[in-house]
Amino acid sequence: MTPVHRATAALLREWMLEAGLDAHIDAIGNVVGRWRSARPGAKTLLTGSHYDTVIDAGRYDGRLGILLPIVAVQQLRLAGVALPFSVEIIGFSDEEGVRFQTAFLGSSAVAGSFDAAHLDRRDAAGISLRDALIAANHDPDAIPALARDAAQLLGYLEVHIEQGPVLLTEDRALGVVSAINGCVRHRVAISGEAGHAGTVPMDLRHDAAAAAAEIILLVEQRCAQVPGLVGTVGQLGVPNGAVNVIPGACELSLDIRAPSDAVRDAAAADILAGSARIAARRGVALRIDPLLKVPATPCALNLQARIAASIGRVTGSAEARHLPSGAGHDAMQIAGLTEVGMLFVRCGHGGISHHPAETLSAEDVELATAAFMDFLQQFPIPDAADNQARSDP
Ligand code: HGY
Ligand code: MN
Ligand code: MN
Repeated sequence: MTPVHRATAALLREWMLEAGLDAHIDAIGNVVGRWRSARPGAKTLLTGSHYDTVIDAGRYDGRLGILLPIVAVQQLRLAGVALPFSVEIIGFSDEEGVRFQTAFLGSSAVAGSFDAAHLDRRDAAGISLRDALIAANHDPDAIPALARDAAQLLGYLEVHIEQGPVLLTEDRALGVVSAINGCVRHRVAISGEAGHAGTVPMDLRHDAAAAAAEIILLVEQRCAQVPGLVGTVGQLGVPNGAVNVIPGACELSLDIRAPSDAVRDAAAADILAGSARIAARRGVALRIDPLLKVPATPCALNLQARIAASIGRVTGSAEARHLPSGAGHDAMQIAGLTEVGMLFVRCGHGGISHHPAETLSAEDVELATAAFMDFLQQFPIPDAADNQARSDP
């Protein structure tokens, strides 16, 4: 809802209109473009991704999954293709959760799982999500009505950069996502005792930042124990810190993920228990606020098969690569509404992401666009006589 965010939404809507879509911006800031089918009673295939970013981000995380479908639909329309189902492209307004520490705001509204309590979350300047939406001429009370009717949907396909090195290492342009790792996030506030840096002896200190340092090393040590388990402290701060004052307070974020929820939750429990022991030994207090809990999300097998078949047809590769996603995606929310599938596109620069060095090649995007168009044209229609005309995956 910053001016840049709103300008981006307006531009995406313009591009959707240019591509021949009906386009509007909804009550949570999602940009929604529809290519309606002429077929009576046609259902809808959803696609899209997010247009918000992390701070100092790359250029493709999220936006590729909005722009590519817009171009694909434009090309199909120009080629005179008429699909027996509608296509809805959604630019989700907030997947990263940077401003209000609440990931998936846009996709949870579409999925009908938006938590109204998030409207009271405040940003670093103390502005609530509710006030930010109202200031942008949105009506927060209209958010529940954004939930889609699952009975009208055929599924969801998200195109996204891999944000990792697997496709690059194996020299593959495209891949099929098998599952998306689950994630838990917490904010940890440590209260110790501020004091004069020059006069308090070391054995009498209750240094909040030193306690945080031990917790960070605990996260690293515990999460290194299990392949596929990852733990990150991405935010760390001493409020109003000064060079000559012992930190009386320190805040850190916890982000713990794994392919299995049980592995993730066991690690989270060990880390929280270990943090409590560190705090007790150091005479500091902890306040732990849960921020997010998203289960590991398997991608629908039939959509995986269809994506793999499209990759095979456009790249000529005999066997598509199926791989898990360590990164979270809007598909995790949409999975509560309808079947989801994801098409991954190779990243360059070692697969780096959430960083300005994020990159991909035009050739790979060309292949991804062709695969996306093939997927749409080969997609079967439930209970329709003309399915015979469509090849199996
Ligand atoms: O955090 C993630 O995995 C995603 O980029 N939101
Ligand atoms: Mn991201
Ligand atoms: Mn993303």
